[in-house]
Amino acid sequence: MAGSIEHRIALSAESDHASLPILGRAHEWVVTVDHKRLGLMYIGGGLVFFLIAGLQAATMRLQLAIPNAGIIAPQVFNRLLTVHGTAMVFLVGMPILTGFLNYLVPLMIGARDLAFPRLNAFGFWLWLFGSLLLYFSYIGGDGLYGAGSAPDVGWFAYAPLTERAFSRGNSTDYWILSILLTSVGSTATAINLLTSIFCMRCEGMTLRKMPVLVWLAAVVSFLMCVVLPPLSAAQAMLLLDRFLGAHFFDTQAGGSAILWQHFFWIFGHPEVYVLVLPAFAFANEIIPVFSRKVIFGYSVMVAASCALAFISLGVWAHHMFSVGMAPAGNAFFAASTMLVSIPTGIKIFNWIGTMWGGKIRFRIPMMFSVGFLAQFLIAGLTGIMLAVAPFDWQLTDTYFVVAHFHYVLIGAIVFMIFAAIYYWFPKATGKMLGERLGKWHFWLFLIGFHMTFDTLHFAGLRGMPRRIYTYQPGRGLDTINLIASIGVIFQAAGILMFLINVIRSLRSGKPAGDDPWDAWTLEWSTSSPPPEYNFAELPVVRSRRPLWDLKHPEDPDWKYE
Ligand code: HEM
Ligand SMILES: [Cu+2]
Repeated sequence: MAGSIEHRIALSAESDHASLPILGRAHEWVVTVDHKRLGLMYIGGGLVFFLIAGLQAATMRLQLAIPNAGIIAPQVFNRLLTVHGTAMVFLVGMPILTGFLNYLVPLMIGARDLAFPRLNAFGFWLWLFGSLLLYFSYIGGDGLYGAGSAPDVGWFAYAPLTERAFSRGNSTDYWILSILLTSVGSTATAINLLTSIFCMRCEGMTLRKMPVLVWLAAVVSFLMCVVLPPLSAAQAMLLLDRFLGAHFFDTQAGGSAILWQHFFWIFGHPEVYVLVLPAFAFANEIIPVFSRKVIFGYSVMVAASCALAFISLGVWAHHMFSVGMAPAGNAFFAASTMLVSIPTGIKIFNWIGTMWGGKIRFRIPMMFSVGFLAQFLIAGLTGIMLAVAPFDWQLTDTYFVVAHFHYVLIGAIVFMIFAAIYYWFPKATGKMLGERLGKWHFWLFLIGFHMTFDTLHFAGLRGMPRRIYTYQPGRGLDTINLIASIGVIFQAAGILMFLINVIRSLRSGKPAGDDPWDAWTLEWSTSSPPPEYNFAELPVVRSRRPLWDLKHPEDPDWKYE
């Protein structure tokens, strides 16, 4: 294997950058088209919004800690829950995950950048300003009769609540514009990733030799290209309704409220996979390295991911069982949803198969990954329960659903985001994150997560509706809600440990070296942090684990593949 590990000479003069005055350095970040910097800006920006939207969630939990609490007004609660939900999906999940793919994909395919670096910068800035619009609504969204400020229509903004007659002022318009802009940015990123993966792989990297992460990046990008346009179309139609007298969703003028739901959920359900597939992608890289084994069932894993993406396009109306579809419709969407469990089950078996008999190292990325495995399994099981239409009729719009989707969003996705941060932080910064603080972070967050969201399943089973700002005492909900709210303190303490860890490590972290985990994919062959052009000489690979081949010339992988 030529290239890679012996060739780490930076092509750019990194030391020059460090000596620039602070404004000059800021300017460099603003005009950058480097996929690594843009990736880091996505991740950094996403983490800032994670803190803000997390504080909004904590405020809601404070209000719900005891019955009849009067800490925040009902209108304020509605705004908090709308902005929290919208932000967590579009301002936190999407940017952090695409930020990682931005950073990692070129390095993993042995390329110097993505195919369209300037399109990449364009996507990032669209995303950032779209995001700022959502929060600017708190200042600029003022409406009639005090009905303004931030949007209060919920993250799925059902019609006809969003029509002019019911949603006065401009708050809903901020919500629409914010989603339009961030989705256009994401589509640009998806096209960029797809092109890069298909056209810019280094010599020797056939499709079958790509790291699984890169495969999943391709699948996710495909999915984004397919499902974001219906969302944008729906937003455009809503704007027409609100400003130009159209009646797409205006039920009083013959429009259809259900139409909005179809448009929204044909995006909304696959969106779950847009978020969870990158989390799977991280697990596919981290679990093998910390089990010291190759991934079990590479081809099956890739096939299952493709199957998952396709099936996810045909299940959207399981969010609509209660609108009164024909029985055949209910049956179809119940059945297609159950089908999801087959590829998902295959994946879980394969991850366990990878760990089976391996020499497992329980470092922080692996701890988060194991947490992810268990929690994702539970989230999948409650999902299957909700796929049974009559069960869903009973529990839709209750806290059971809130608990189910937070199990996916936090238990699987946020856990894997943390795993990925601990795993790739040394590559991006050249410094290790502390192991001890990492353990505190993991355990506090894990305990807090389970206190909050395990309990809320039972609140739902006991009939607590979602999107309410308070509840009556003596209905079996008091203790559950108190425990759920105390859990948030643990989660917040965990996040605090994480922040301290990051700051400490940036100041005085242990130097990481190029390859701290003894890993096998190309990003670990270049320096930490990588030079501006990634590789002084483009690598040539012969197997899925080029660094294994390099370190073990006596028994290289390419002999077996
Ligand atoms: C950090 C701990 C978190 C807590 C304590 C929390 C709490 C809450 C609460 C209280 C609600 C309102 C439920 C209702 O009234 O129906 C909510 C809704 C929601 N949350 Fe979270 N959340 C957290 C993290 C997240 C994360 C990480 C995501 C996504 C990545 C997320 C996505 C959502 C969504 C999509 C909604 C629905 C909003 C709506 O009904 O319109 N949450 N959350
Ligand atoms: Cu769904």
